[in-house]
Amino acid sequence: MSAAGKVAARGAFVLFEGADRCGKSTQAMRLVHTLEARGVEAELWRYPDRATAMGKMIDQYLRSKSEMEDGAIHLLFAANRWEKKALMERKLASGVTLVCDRYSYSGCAFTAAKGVDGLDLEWCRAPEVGLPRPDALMYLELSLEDAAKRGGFGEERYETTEMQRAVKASFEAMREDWWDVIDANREPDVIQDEVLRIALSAVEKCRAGRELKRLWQS
Ligand code: DGP
Repeated sequence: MSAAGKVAARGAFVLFEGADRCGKSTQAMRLVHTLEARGVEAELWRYPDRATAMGKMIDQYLRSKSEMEDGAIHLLFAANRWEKKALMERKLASGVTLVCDRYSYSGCAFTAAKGVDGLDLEWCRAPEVGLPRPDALMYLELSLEDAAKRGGFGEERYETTEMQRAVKASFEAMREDWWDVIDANREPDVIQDEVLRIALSAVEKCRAGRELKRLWQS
């Protein structure tokens, strides 16, 4: 905030969430290109970030090359977001719009979906509290049948229909009224138009000066 009490212009934090194979990565990538073509400085981010030391442990776990307690892997996913928090804030403050493929909501949805005693949504949220809250959250909704038909389903640990059903139920339980729910059963170009409209609205608001909120803090 400036001395005059006005919130400074910044980049927008635009997030895509959803179960596996719902088209998030494609839409996130397309959005970055479209924003850049319109002169909006934008970067594609994704979680987990498998490039860091913690990310490499997560990658091993997801590819079933290692095992870990459910609580421990949950905290590692969260730590993988915390280790990039300062960079994320710097980028946003410098005017860069961050288009992010998954974040804390996936973190909670996937762990809660395991149904492990004690690891309910409330427990899952705790290590995420205080991270930057997205300015727009697009939740891509796709039927389980269509998701299973898409390429690559079944390669990683969580890619079973049973797990994905539970993940969708967790997302439903977490859904807040400011989310944009996108019907992902449509043609990618149609989805892209809707996504761009939502993202540009967030970019405009943040340019005009919008405070960066924190996750699950009122
Ligand atoms: P992706 O790289 O987007 O395909 O994600 C890899 C898998 O990890 C996918 O099945 C979703 C899951 N995942 C992503 N973030 C988290 C998280 O924070 N916690 C847990 N438990 N799973 C996650």
